[in-house]
Amino acid sequence: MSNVRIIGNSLPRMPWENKPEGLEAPIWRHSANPIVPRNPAPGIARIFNSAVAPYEDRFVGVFRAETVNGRPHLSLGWSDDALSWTFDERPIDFVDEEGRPFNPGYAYDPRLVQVEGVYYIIWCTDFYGAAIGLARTEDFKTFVRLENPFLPFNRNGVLFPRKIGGNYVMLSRPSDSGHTPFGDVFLSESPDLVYWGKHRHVMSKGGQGWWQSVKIGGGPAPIETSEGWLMFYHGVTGTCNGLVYSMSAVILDLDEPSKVKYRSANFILTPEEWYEERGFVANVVFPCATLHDADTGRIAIYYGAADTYVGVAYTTAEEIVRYVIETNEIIGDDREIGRM
Ligand code: BMA
Repeated sequence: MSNVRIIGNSLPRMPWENKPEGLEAPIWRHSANPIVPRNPAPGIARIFNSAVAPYEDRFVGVFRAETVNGRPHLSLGWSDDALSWTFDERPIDFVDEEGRPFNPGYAYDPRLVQVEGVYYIIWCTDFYGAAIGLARTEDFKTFVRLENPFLPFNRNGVLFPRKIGGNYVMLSRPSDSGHTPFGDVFLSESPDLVYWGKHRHVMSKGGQGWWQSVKIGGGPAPIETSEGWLMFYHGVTGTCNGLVYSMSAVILDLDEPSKVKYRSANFILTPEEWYEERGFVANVVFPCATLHDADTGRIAIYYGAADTYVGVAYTTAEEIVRYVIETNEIIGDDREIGRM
């Protein structure tokens, strides 16, 4: 395997720390985690499971903000260094394509993806139960909410950062409307972000390891690399003490992303630090975004910790892709196109 390259933009101002001496794991935590503490803004008790992106000469984020009444909304945040954030106290105000108010009853687990110069927010919304919401913005001032792409129940909508074969592509994890005890990742295509079809199965829960035995869900938008689409995702196991959320990585075929090329049999990050083990929901790491630099291959992963905090972890495309290939375990028919 030649050197792994990220196919994308330069981002030399992204946050970065070198790998600590002697660490075996392929990813390492930011030394000043968590980067967002409890009660980060008036009226907001907790911020976690959130998405960030470079925008003009700053960074912007769409944050899952749990207000002091316990209901989740999406709030914008701004930062010069992508580590220290200031948050809008008011939730994002969505309008429909005619400019009429179109705000979700609740909104959580946002992803933020730029496709052809337009930013898209994808989140878990209230559509007679948990479903996927979709909105676009070009200026982070006006947010136009589009039709909900899929029927309920569904979560973990992840848009690819470019069209594939002429279509937009979105991953999702069909589920129930509660604390879903099952779930695989699927993919759907659309020519216009309105009509979705060509549904495919992408990857299964399970395998030899137990960390992803209950369900899995897509994470940050996939990163295009010379080896395929690199995607971080979460895997869940059940214990006497409730569910435990860990993180790992998969490499999907560039042209046919419903085919898994490699996926690690192991988690790459599991709750170990106090801010991951202790909080509103203990033992959760939940990745929703990355910043990455095509020149150096550096990747910063933004993840929610214990449904209470935001953490950052670092790796490089070279290090994580090599690890995934070395620890590869294909589960079920994941290598197939996923059309039964
Ligand atoms: C999932 C989602 C996530 C959350 C996780 C653990 O079902 O709702 O937002 O982090 O549960 O509570």
